[in-house]
Amino acid sequence: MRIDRRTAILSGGAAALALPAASSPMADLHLPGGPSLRPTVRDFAGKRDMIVQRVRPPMLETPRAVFDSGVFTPNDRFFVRWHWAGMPTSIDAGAFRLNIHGAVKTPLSLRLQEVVRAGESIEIAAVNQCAGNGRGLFQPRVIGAQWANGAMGNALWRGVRLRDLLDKARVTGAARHVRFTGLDTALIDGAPQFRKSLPIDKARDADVIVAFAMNGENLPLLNGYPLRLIVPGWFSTYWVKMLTDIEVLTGEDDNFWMAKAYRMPSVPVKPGDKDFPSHPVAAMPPRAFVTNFETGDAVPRGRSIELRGVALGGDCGVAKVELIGANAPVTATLEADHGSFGFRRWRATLPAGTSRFGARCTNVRGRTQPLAQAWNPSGYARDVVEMMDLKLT
Ligand SMILES: Nc1nc2c(c(=O)[nH]1)N[C@H]1C(S)=C(S)[C@@H](COP(=O)(O)O)O[C@H]1N2
Ligand SMILES: [Mo]
Repeated sequence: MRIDRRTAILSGGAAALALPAASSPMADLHLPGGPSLRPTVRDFAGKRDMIVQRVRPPMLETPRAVFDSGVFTPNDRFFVRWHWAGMPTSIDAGAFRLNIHGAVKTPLSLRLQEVVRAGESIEIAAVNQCAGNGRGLFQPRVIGAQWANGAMGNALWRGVRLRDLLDKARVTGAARHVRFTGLDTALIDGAPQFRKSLPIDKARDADVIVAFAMNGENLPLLNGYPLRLIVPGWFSTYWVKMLTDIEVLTGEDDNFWMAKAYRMPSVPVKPGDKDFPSHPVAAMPPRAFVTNFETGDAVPRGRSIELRGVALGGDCGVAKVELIGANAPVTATLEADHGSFGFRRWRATLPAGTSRFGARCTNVRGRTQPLAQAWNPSGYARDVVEMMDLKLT
């Protein structure tokens, strides 16, 4: 893989701010109680046919049908999420540096080519899923990006191990956490720069990579060109894009995005609860989705239905996918295994006359999707079996 040394620019400059045309079709996200319709956009700086959740900073959702087209999500259909609008719309690859500093013996400022050559080049299939994927489906509803289940995607990520870079910088024995920062900044005075940290042991995990390619191409700018962190099995809040700064910390990271945001209640909570103990959202739970039908689709009453879908085991592989709510539990056939952290495609036959059903994933550690969603005020880590209703005609 040769990284493109030319300057990467969001195609068409102003396209980054283009509003959906009035004529663009609307997508129904089936959010309970609405508002459920979103505009779609045909062209958006290297993307096509995406659901527009927000224009600036961009939040684009992948339509469900894309997950039916193959196990890997094409780069131009891959979801996009940025927290702050101060994201560069062009990057000069020649001038770019990745700095590694803090509790290290040899602080480094590496050129792109030096990063690419810093260790063995490895490729790993992994699902990038926003912690808020499916947030819009929570009941009671919660504030935040009202995603349906298209804030996820599966890609082949190529890069070098983070630990090879850390070794190059000679991390000291005092290291406890490693903090990652991208090139994006907040436009609002005093707003906290987006930064995320991993415990040092997780940072040294053989699967954690600094990626420079996605599905065999340079990372799209909106997905983090030229470098991004990949933490297979963990929610994508840690997958820092346009990664330019790695700081080795001797203690806990108390920055806003670790200490205040992206935290899960450590005890059961209900709406209105405050001051409950919490911990950072991290590993993903198992999930399964039907990809060739949407809820509300009409199907012939007297015939069985061939279903296709994708599943993820979360932070380990998929052991089983089954249909529940069908006349009898139906076990799905799993397709090719691309590794523990990617999508696993599946297919199953839904018995004739079934109108309400869901697909349930169990991972290789025996964790199974629940039938009721544990509620949390930020709408993180949705993992309930997604029930679907078909109209029998
Ligand atoms: N630099 C930077 N990296 C970031 C973010 C961000 O706002 N800035 N958002 C994170 C979150 S919350 C998500 S869901 C993913 C989205 O990745 P994608 O846009 O490639 O799909 O990027 C992560 N990495
Ligand atoms: Mo996210």
